[in-house]
Amino acid sequence: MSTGLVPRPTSVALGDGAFALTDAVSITGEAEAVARLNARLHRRTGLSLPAASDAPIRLRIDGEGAAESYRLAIDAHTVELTASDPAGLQHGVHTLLQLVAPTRQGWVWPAVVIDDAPRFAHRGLMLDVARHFFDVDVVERLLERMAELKLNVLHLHLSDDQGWRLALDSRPRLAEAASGSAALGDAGGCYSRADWGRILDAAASLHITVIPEFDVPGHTHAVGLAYPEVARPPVVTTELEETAAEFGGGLPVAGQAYTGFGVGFSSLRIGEAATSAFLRDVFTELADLTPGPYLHIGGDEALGTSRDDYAAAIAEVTALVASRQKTPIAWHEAGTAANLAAGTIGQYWGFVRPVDGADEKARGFLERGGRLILSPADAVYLDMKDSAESALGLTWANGPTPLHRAYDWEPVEVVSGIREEQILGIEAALWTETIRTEDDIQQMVFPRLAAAAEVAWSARTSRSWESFLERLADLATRWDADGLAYRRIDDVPWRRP
Ligand code: TNX
Repeated sequence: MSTGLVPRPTSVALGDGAFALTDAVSITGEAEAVARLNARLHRRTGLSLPAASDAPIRLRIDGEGAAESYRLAIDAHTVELTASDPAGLQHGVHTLLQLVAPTRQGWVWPAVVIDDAPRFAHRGLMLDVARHFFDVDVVERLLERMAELKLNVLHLHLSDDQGWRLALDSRPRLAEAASGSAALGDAGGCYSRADWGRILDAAASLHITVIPEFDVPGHTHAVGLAYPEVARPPVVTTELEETAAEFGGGLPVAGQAYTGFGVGFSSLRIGEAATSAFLRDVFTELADLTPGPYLHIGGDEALGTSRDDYAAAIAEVTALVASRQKTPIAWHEAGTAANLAAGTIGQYWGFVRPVDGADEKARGFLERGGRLILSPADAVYLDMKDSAESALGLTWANGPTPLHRAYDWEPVEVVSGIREEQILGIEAALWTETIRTEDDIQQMVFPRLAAAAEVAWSARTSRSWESFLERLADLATRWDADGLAYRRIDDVPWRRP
């Protein structure tokens, strides 16, 4: 019997027989986990398990073992889930939900003993809500899917040339004047304080950390619509003209909304008092609005910023973030900045086999006591087409990224010389230049996010492509039941036509 678990647990030992689920079977244990299991189980099976203190299904935290770990022991008479902490208990609940199977006698859990813990502490997805804006409901539904795959970080890219997406009291004109536009001329949008609170609450209830990003000093054209005194005029290069010729959207004009796909043309005016005040306001307020330990400051593709200004900006903003008791994260280019704050986390977005010194830049973080989040673009940039025929997506990261490429890479082999413990974790990324709807998100994210989740969670030795495809096919039967618009690509032995 296939246990159909994605990501694959550390160890799975199948026993004999199964535990039969009926409405008469009771449950006990941690209230949050019991409620989650009951709600999801009900949706799937129609069953509701009553509470009873001597119940055969027991969910508890014993404080033992690695962070986020759990042990699940099922036989014909009992279901015992024991976890080190609340996050581990939730992971165990999701394992239970993936395990439940229909038989002729009704719903059962197979007899099994599972020991499980994550390989990496940080297992995330980045969603770009700047190129296209997605409202809170879409984000909440995505968070649910992430939790099922045992992901625990949602990184929101909240600002870019096309729009600013978080309302700030300190800088009200960002919401008023910089948020109305989006790529392809679509409508923009902006999260209010209340919206932001809903996202944080939904994430917290799923043990997911939200990492907000304001991208500076480049990717800041929209800021100029609200506070023109802090923005430089766009730098138009031949590359930008080529992008405009290929994808449309025209060339950027200072003070006008930008709807194209170009990058690297905008910059804040670094070293000026007005800009420092702006940076202080937005990152201070962001720190106050963020319960988690990290703030992402961007730092990528700042081609419109001089080298000196770039280094100064990275030093200024990472110091600012650190002074608010948050750990800064920056895209890997910032590893070159001389006065990068110690301990800054780098996010590597080069290729699985680095080119153009991307790995060298990433090593700059390690030299200053930081660690890396790995987002190799030709493996886990989910905005890359999954096949040449895909209408959605881009191809700059070594052409299309089929499922196999999202799965078949090894984190310690990307940046040579790195030690396992210097890798904070893995993040898949969905940039949204071409992604306009929730349906588009689902098609690009699934099933490739399941591959990224397994790379992030499962031990190197327990991963196998053939096994993954089988388990993914099982998982997808649950996606079918929920109406998820995942891509039914050819490689996978999907369970129904
Ligand atoms: C590169 S990766 C970017 C984004 C684009 C993306 C499109 C990175 C740090 N920057 O600005 O949206 O490519 O794939």
